[in-house]
Formats: sequence, structure tokens, C-alpha cells
Amino acid sequence: QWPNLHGGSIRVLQQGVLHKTKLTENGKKIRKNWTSSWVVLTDLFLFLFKESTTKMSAAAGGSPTGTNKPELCVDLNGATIEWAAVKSSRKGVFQVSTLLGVQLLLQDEDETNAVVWFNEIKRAILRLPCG
Ligand code: I3P
Repeated sequence: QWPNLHGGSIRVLQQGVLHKTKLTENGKKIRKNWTSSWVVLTDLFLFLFKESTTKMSAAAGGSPTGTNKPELCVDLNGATIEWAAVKSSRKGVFQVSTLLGVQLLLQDEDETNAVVWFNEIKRAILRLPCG
């Protein structure tokens, strides 16, 4: 669990390595660039950390501050998630889209694990007011 600014804590629901690529940037379609990320699912946000530099500290409960900042914070309130087999030649690919227009593909070669991630993220979205 990470400390937060209000003295509470952020509940980590699931974390691990996933492949990811953005599909859009500022509302414009961009070229895919698949990279590995350390992904941390919490009640409100999906945090993506650069895998190489932060995997160990994130796994050890490092806080998402300072040099350990996430490269992407995906707001789950009002987000949608769907399987996206048609959007990639890879297997185990699903898309997360936010209210503000971030579109992200996430992938796990291990399709069983992709299903676990999909279900956990879906459940987190449905618990939120706009879900
Ligand atoms: C893209 C790259 C991506 C691939 C994408 C290609 O080529 O090979 O991995 O997406 O397919 O266009 P480039 O490196 O030249 O940008 P997938 O791995 O998800 O299939 P796409 O154009 O069908 O999205």
C-alpha cells in the first residue's frame, strides 16, 4: 500500500508486467509503440511505470513520487474496457479508453492472465460512479 497526500492509502488491487501502446495522443491517432510497463491497478487509477527502472521499487511498495513517477495515470472513472483482437496481430489484447480520450491497448501473451487483468479492471470501473 502506498501512502497518499491525505494520510489515507491507495489500495493496490493487482500489479504486474503488461505490454502497452497508446493509440491516440491529444485526440489524434498515433503510430503504435509497444513497450513493457509495470502496471498497478488501484480503485481509481491504473498507473503505468516504465518497466525497466521501476519494477523492483514498485514491487517493493515504492511510492509513486519523485523519480518513481508513473509515465501514465489512467482515470478509471467513466473509462471503458473491451477486448480488441481486431486492433492488433497480438493475442490477449484489450483496450482501455478514458472519458478524456486516452486510448490504450494492453496485452499479455498469457491469455489467462490477460483475462484476469481484464476482469479486475472491469470490476474497478463498474464500482466507480460513472462506471
Ligand atoms: C507497426 C508495428 C506494430 C503493429 C502495427 C504496425 O509497424 O509492427 O507492432 O501492431 O500494426 O503498423 P511500425 O513498427 O512500422 O509502426 P501490432 O503488434 O499490435 O499488430 P497495425 O498497423 O495493424 O496496427
